[in-house]
Amino acid sequence: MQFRLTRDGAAPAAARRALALAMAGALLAGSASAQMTLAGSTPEDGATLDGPVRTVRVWFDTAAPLEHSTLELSGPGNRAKIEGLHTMGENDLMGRVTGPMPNGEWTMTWTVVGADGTRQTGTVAFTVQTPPR
Ligand SMILES: [Cu+2]
Repeated sequence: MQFRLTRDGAAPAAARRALALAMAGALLAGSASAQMTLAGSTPEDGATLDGPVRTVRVWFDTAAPLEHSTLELSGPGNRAKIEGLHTMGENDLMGRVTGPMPNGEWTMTWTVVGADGTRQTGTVAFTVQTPPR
């Protein structure tokens, strides 16, 4: 009984401390996500490929929250789509590419939304140059 009273009495202060810590954590996470930078991509920015890609992937300096994040392709004909967006648990976003990717200049656009709602976007440009057969 005494233990219970002590716990109950201590709970609010502990809860307040936990909440303060959680809020500080959220602020830290927020500032981290606000500075999230692209660490790499497949295809690489500026690459020239000898054929279409089947998967695409982007890496960041911190974990990329999947929620509200997008990865999109635009290029000749605009029929290639990125499906099944997921993460491999390496601060990355990955997706499968479906549809034709004719020769030409392609742009992959990534968007990530951090825990604090900060939206960041960027592009990776590459060229598809399937040799004639
Ligand atoms: Cu994957």
